[in-house]
Amino acid sequence: MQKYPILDKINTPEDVKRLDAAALPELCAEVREFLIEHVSKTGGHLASNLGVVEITVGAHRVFSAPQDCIMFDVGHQCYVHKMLTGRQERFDTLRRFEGMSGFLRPAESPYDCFVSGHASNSISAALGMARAKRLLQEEGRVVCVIGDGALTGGMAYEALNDAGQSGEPLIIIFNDNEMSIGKSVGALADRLSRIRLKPRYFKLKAKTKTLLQRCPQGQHVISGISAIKNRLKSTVLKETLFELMGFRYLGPADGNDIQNVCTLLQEAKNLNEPVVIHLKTVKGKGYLRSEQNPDEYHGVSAFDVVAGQVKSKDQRSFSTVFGDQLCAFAENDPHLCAITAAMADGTGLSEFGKRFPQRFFDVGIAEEHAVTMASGMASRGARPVCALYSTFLQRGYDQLLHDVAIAGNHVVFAIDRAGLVGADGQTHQGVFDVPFLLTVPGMTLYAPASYAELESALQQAVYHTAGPVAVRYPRGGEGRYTDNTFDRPFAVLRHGSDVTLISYGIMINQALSAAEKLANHGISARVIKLNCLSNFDLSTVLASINETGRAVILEDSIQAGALGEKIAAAAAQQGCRAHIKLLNLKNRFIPEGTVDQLYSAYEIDSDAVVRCVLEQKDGR
Ligand SMILES: Cc1ncc(C[n+]2csc(CCOP(=O)(O)OP(=O)(O)O)c2C)c(N)n1
Repeated sequence: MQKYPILDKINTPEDVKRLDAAALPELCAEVREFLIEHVSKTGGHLASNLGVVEITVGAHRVFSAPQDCIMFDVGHQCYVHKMLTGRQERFDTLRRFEGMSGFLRPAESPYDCFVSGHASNSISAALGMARAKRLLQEEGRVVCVIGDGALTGGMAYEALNDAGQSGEPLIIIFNDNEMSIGKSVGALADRLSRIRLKPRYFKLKAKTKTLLQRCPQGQHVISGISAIKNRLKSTVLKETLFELMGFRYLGPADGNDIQNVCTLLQEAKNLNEPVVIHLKTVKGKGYLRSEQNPDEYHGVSAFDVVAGQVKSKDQRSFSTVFGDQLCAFAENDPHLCAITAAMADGTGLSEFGKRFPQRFFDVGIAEEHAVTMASGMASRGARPVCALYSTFLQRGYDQLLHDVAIAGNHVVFAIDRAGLVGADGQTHQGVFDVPFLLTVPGMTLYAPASYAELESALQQAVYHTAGPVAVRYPRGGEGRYTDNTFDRPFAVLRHGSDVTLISYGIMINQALSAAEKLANHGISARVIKLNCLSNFDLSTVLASINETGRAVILEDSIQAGALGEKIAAAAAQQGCRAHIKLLNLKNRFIPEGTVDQLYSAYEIDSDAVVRCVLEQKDGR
């Protein structure tokens, strides 16, 4: 017997259109089974995808991709879209090295109309596509799916403000499951829950429908009722935010009912104006464990479907060490505050939030706001620690420059997931922070390599550094290096006379392994570990490079503006004649894979260092 009798026959969205409407619920059930079967093997964003099955099937039934563009905000919920657009066979490679991306990636398929990964960009992108289509007289509509979590991001409001008055026939599907990764936060989430709970509106709606059905011409009236319904709704609910911004608003309605979804999408398609369809869905639907714990099943590693996900609670990581240290500070320091942008759990701050709720601020997916808000706090004497993933801090670069650095406010940035992060791929690798932070005047940047060093770095940053300061540390746990040399800006970890290996943070483990391997080749390598990457006197490091005559600078960063270039420039300026090689990620985007696979493929692992030194020795 075929496991997925309907889904197996779906190779393109045209196949979804050809199905009998009565077969759609069964297709949705098969899609859910397929998701659970595959994501439990590869890991990935399970709960979000289980929630959008009907929305995605409906979108591909009513619209005609790729001529119609279907955009997913964040894109972590695009797996169903990938299944319906000819990529079912690639699911075994989901988020793997040289495999299928877990986000929309235009290079992967013509059905992926725009890059996704970072939240809240979908409405802007969709509006841009709609405008371009009109200008170029190209056929096709633009639809975007955005969750209530992504709708906490400021860019979404900038786009709504523009799109609402644009007149473009853009369709926004608002996927409202009341969840970001954790519970959605903020005034909008609060307001929406009141809309959902407004019993007077729903009672009135039901009564009107029953009354009309009893009238002889009632059915006609019901078909044309949309306008009246919207007016009725507005009177009772006041106008929704979307209506105030110029959108036609349809809903709220059950987004896990496929017929419902198709009807509303068709209605929106018939309208020639900006429309928001408000659909309520259940995150994690179809797998009880994820329905009950959607936050735990938002992003999962491989797991056993029957037993569920087993999370070892005590596993230490740089994030948990950070969270513990911050709680320890907060116990004795009433001015200390923690800020997260929708990543309380990921950054290790959940416990802080429970223990110090008055001093814990989850601002939603709003990194720009987080940075400036932290600076506002610092300007009035509070001690804010703003914990963001490296890749998401990219959003706050101008806020860092303009709102923090010019005034020299003492904001501490805890930069989690710095360096390569693995399976999330090119949109999430934390490989730009060193270059962009080093461009900020007055910024101090620390790079601890062990748990003990992270604690010392935080102590240094929170209590002994003025102005803006960042501490960068990687995803996961420490490596072979577990010492603490944080009482100095840099430390010589190993003495040697033939070559100097310079690195920082987690990459120091690769440098130390390389030094051992080089010893087997008869090469004596000195290893220098940098603790502070900014504002320090490079002359001692340059003197060491001069002594050995050769150096390799190893970084998990793109090259432009990173430390290697800085040291090489300083060496040139000071007339240092040593031969310096830079080993880093060059200037390119790094796709998904395990971190070790990527170190090796992009040549920043210990073997690459050895090869580099041997080539240097041969004069290459
Ligand atoms: C700029 C940015 N910050 C943080 C994240 C991390 N992140 C990924 S998904 C997500 C929650 C999204 O919630 P929602 O849009 O409601 O989608 P759901 O998973 O609930 O369907 C967050 C915070 C991100 N992708 N981009």
